[in-house]
Formats: sequence, C-alpha cells, structure tokens
Amino acid sequence: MTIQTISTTPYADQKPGTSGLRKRVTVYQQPNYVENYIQAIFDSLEGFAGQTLVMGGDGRFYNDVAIQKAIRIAAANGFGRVLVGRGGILSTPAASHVIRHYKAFGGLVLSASHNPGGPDGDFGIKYNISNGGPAPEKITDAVYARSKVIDSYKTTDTADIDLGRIGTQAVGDMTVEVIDPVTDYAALMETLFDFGAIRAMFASGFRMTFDAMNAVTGPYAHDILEDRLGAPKGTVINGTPSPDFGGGHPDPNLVYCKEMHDLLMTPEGPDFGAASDGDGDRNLIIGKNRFVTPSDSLALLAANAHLAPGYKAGIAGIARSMPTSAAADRVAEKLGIEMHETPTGWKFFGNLLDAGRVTICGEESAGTGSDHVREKDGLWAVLLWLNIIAARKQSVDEIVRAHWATYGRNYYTRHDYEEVDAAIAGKLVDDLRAQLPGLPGQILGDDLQVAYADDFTYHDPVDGSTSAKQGIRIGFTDGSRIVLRLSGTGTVGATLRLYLERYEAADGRHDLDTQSALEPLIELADQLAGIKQRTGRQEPSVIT
Ligand code: VG1
Ligand code: CO
Repeated sequence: MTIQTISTTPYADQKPGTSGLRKRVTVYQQPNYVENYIQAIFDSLEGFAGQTLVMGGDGRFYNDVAIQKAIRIAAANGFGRVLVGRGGILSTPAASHVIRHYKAFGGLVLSASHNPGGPDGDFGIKYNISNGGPAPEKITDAVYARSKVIDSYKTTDTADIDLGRIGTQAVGDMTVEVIDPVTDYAALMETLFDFGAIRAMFASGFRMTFDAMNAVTGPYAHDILEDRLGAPKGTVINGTPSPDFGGGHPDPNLVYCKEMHDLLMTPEGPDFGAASDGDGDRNLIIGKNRFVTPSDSLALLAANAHLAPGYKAGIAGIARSMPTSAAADRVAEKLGIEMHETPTGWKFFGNLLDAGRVTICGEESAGTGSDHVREKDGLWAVLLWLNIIAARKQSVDEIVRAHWATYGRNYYTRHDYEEVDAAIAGKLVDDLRAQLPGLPGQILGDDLQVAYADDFTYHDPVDGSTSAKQGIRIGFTDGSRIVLRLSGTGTVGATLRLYLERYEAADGRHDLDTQSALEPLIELADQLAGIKQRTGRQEPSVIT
C-alpha cells in the first residue's frame, strides 16, 4: 500500500448543521468533496492512531461510493481498524451502539436521515465520538474551520473492500471488519425489554404494522419483530432498504404515512402502527384510533419506562429539545427527577446522558431515546411502547387518555414552511427577534399574557459551554408557547419551523381537534412574525 497525499482546494459550504453535513448528492459528487470533509474531520481529532473507527449508513444512493473513499482515507490517516456494517449498512442507533460496544474511537454515519435519497436526493456525513453520540459543537465548529483552509488529504492506492463478505480484510496496515449490522443491536434490545411478554401478546392475536419506508430499519424490524418476537410475516412493510427509498420520502409523519394512519382509524386495522425514518432513529406511533404526538410519546414513555426490565429501577431524569412540548416536564415534576431543556439536535443530550443526569430524551420531531445509546432510536421507542402495552394490557388510546387525565394535555403542532427564500426567512427571524424585548407583560390575541420572550440560549450544566440563538420562544402565563426557528437539516433554501403548544389541565377538555385547539396561537404567531405575508405562502408545506 502507498499512502498518497493529494492536493485539494477548500469548499466554502462544509458547515455541519443540526445533524452532520447534509447536501444534495450532486454537491457531494464534486471532485474531492467527500475527501475534503472526511480529512477535515480527522484533522480536527487527536489520538486515533491505531484506534477503531465505525462506519455505516442508511444505504442511500452514494453510500457505497463514499464509504470506500472513507475506508481509504481512514487507513492513510493511521486508524488501526474499521468496523463496517455489511453492505455499508448500519442504522444510526446501531452505529451508536457498535461504537460503544467495541469501544471505538468514533464513527462515521453516512446518512441524510429523513431527507429523500437517489441521484437527485440528499446525502450526508456525520461524525460521532467515542460515547456513540454526535460530535458536540466544539468539534463540528473545528471541522468547519478546517474545511475552509484544507489543502490536501491522505488516501491509499488500494482496491475497494468487498462489503458483502462478513469477516476481516486488510487495507495496508489497517484491518477492515465487515459485521452483521443487526446482531449486536438486537442483542441490546433483548436486554432492555420483556421479549417474553411481547411474544405472548403477538401469540394471542395482537396485530401491528411496521413501515420501514424502504429504508434502513427493514432488516432490523424483520429480525426483531417477526423472527424474535413472533409477529406474523407481513407485519413489516417496505422492509427492503433501497438507495432511493423506493422513490419515497422516508420521514415517518402523518403526511408520508397517511395510508397506515388511515388504516389504524378503521375497525379492520391492526392494533398498533409504527414507522421509522431513513436512518432508523425516528419513530411514528399510532394506536387504533389514536395518533400519539411525539411530545406526548416522550412523556408517556418516561412515565411508564419502569414497566420495562431495562428501566425497572426508575429513570434519573428527562431531557427534551426546546421546541418539544412541556408534557414531559409534568412527568418529571411528579417523579421528582431532573428535567432539562436543550437546543434542537441529539448532540446536546450526550453530556447529560454521560453524566447520568437523564435516562430518557426526546424531540418533537419523532425522536426518542435513552441512555442505552447516544442517538435517538426508532425501534427502541416501538419496543418500549410494545412492552408498555403488554404490561398494562390496555390499548394505546386508553393509555394516552389515562395519561392526560393525570397530567393534563399539551395540545401541540408544528407547521413547516419548506424551501422559503433564505434571505426572507432570515429577515423574518431577525425582525421577530427585535420585537422580543417589548413583549413580556403584554396581553396579545385572545387574552394571552406574555410571560417571557427570548432567543433560547443553552448553558450546558455538565461542561459549562453555551449555545446561543437556538430558536425564538414566546411563552404565555397559561403555559402556551409559540416557538420559531430555522431548520438546520434542509438542503435547499430555508425551512421555517413554527411550533405551537397549549396546555389544558387534567380536568380540562382533552377531546378537541389539535389544529382547532391551537388556532388562536397560530393566528397570533402569524401576526407577530408575518409569515404568510412575507413568504407569500397561505399554508404550511407540512403540518405535524
Ligand atoms: C430536524 C429536527 C430535529 C432533529 C434533526 C435530526 O432538525 O427538527 O429535532 O434532531 O432533524 O434528525 P432541523 O434543524 O431540521 O429542525 V434526523 O432523524 O434528520 O437525523
Ligand atoms: Co433520522
């Protein structure tokens, strides 16, 4: 093997967003684009000589090309071993587990998650650290800085690795070990949940549909739900990963999983429906006649986690991203445990999990997870739900209603305005930010008194770091909130996310339609920010 040093010129746009560097495939296909970015990552790290690096992705278009490049660059930079999922496949939570389980130095996760794939779709690369979680901002900032001045990268003149063959191969002095992507992850799940009780539930006629959306969770769901838990064949649909996700949009929400949702609302439908996204870290949960809002799901899972063997001793604390509803806060209060509010993105949960201060984390964007890995985990959430249903012997609807009757209900919705002109979106946020100091104390709309209005700044209680400008929040004295921020995962223009929340006490009305219940807040948000007028859009692109 010869190590080659290839000269290159920097790209100006390699700034990691909420979750890694996401770009159009055509951007990634530019000469040295992948090479520059991976070398910039390695240049920002220290002490990896001879260490293990994990690699895997959601199998989307360009995964196979990028992973071979990454293997050569890792060898040339002095890593000792690469662990890679067969076919280049590892779901994001499985990659996190493999990093932790084999005590790797870190990992490269090749995914653009819920963004569409294929030659005209998106691709992404994310670096995870040794705790299995996404690199914190200190590292992502350093990578970006390095990418702007990079002038060479190292690679080798070696041939492609056969990623279809389980076992060990060599790239010069570096070992490449191709592993089964499912085995270690499935074994971890068996330690957390009561597989016997769930198996018995399926055996007695409980029916579910799991939509893998032609993405990475197919092999995991077939193995765990059908093979290990005995759910009938056909429980998993769209279970074969395809490079363009069958032409679909692998985002498990009510827009892209409408068919399954509608089926669950009929008497003939199964008892339980679930789905996961491109890289397997998100979850959609629907019971018969009951869609569970992700924010509610976080609260419900936290309140019931002790029913699963892995959490029977109770949970240490809960963390949620700032835009996520405060439903979980009420659970933490009742349990007398810590509650943390963090900026959007899983990288902010890592320190709290490592310090043992929280056990369960979640985001309104259908991400929930625990300290078993350092990423959100779609199948984990599905299995915890199944475990809770088996233990409580109640339907999802009954469990949700009982929860609201105890804690009250946080009506919640998110309105996305996608592919908005970036300059217009930026100005909209700036102008709203400028209004904030004058808002507290004012009575707005239908008798809503502003309690606070700020641009969220997070102070990490573990490492003392500060992250400013994490989203605008306007809170009212009755617990309602308006939150607005720009997405950090989109690849075209800007995506404006408007989050709305209203609290209804335990003895209040819990049967209102969500959009109607939030209508006054939706109106008020539009008055304050001028969304319709400035974007020219009459409706959001997606409502979740
Ligand atoms: C979105 C979600 C955020 C999530 C992130 C990555 O980010 O809102 O909650 O952590 O995607 O999830 P943004 O910046 O677009 O709002 V995934 O499943 O795309 O890795
Ligand atoms: Co994802």
